[in-house]
Amino acid sequence: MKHELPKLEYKYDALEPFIDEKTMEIHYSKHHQAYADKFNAAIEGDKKLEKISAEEIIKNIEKIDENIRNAVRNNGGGFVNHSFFWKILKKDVKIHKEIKKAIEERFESFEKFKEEFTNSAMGLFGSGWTWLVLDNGELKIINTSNQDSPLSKNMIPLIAIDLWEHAYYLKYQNRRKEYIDSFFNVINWKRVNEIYLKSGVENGNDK
Ligand code: MN3
Repeated sequence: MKHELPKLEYKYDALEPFIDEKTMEIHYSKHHQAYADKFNAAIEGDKKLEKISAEEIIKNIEKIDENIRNAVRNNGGGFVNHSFFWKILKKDVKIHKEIKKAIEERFESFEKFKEEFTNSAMGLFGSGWTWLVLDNGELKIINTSNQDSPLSKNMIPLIAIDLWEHAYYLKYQNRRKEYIDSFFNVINWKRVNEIYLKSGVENGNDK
């Protein structure tokens, strides 16, 4: 199976002014495409890997042949992480009930959650991502380096912010904090809530 970019569910300018059109265009059509191309090249000819989904491959990264493991980790990770990222972005979506309650229970308040998420994202050194994940049914904020994915640690991603400079430099330059603040205006809480409800059941946490 050749892995192809998921179709964007919105136009490049849909997240303006928080994420600008040019960044979206380059990020999706160039960066994400490059991860997909290199991922496909890395697994080409491997009859077993060619049959399974990119997510399954990244979940089992430690079982991948050493010769291609790094290429798959970086490019397959980049492919999967960006596919997830686009899905959880949308403007003007209010936070939904179940995920709101879970966040408030875990972090005391939404404001505290936002602060902790922002601190984590500000503290990431180099390139990588900050995530809200479910880890054995528990909400956690984690950072990953480069294109490492929480899937490889058996965690379920709920929210992700891309902190590679290509994700924000055109508009925000070195002002990462502004980019993170803006990100909170484009979280697709409807989608996040759906993933949370579905994952909660899978994770044995169906309250
Ligand atoms: Mn990126």
